[in-house]
Amino acid sequence: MKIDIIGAGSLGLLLAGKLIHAGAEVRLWCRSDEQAGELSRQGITISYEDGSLPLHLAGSSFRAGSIDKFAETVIRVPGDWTAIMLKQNAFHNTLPKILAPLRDARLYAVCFQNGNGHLELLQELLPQASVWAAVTTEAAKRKSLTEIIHAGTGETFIGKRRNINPAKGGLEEETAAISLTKALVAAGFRALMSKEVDTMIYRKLLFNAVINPLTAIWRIQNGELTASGERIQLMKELYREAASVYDACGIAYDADAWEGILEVCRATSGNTSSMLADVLASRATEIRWINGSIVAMADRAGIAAPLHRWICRLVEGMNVKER
Ligand code: KPL
Repeated sequence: MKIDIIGAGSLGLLLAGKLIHAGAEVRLWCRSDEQAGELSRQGITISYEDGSLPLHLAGSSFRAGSIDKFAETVIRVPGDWTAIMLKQNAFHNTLPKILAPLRDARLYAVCFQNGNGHLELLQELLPQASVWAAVTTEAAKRKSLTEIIHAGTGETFIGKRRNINPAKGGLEEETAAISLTKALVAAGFRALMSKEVDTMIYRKLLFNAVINPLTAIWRIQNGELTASGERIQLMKELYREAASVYDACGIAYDADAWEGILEVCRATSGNTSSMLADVLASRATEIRWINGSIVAMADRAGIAAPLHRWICRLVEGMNVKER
């Protein structure tokens, strides 16, 4: 399988490294020339917290290039799949320009972002593309431009959202998605295709809307959220407000979603949430596409979501790059 990976953050490097190790042909598209150069020289190193031997992929075993060269390369030599691993902010800021020459291309693209809104944008930018969503609970931390720690193994579900190019479908798309899923499994991921990806996206959104902003504001790891009754109380209030927005919008969520959130905090207790990682690195966060997306749903349903609105403002106020 020939796979283009756009974005070489922690999850991008994890995906690239494991796929290369399993024999896939990977082209990794980076936002900085500095990172592309370092990856070509040093390769990718994946280490593990349990002391297992690190995995090293030499720079000669894949191609790393600047994201600006993605379109011209893909036009000349198409790949089978493009995995978009950029965080929401970079997704919205860089892809419209980068993908403009590919407007008529029939790419297969899979998006790994948290939150909402990016799949619709991608379909608008690439009307002929087959756009798929991936919901993953894999966790990785970046140590440098070329090294990551695989902090937690999870599951990755691949599926089509109901509102995204519904007119397409058919055997060809299904076959391509099966090949992608098989390539991920061969690379060591627990990957599955799912017809319930909409439900999973909203389930993850609920988790992220409670865990991410609070860990970012308090600068704590996921497990520390449940260390005090006061913190749990605030989490619960955020959860209840989001659940009432889901109710108003007719979005289904599990009856045990609250227990699910506490379970994620336990299962990922030593993790730095992606939003805290962004805040610590002074990067723009995904708040607009996580809690902001709950506020947008509330607005559309004509109900109030003051806590989520307020938490957006708090997180945005922590970092001038948000604006
Ligand atoms: O998805 C996550 C994130 O950090 O974005 C959670 C589930 C909170 C795990 O860290």
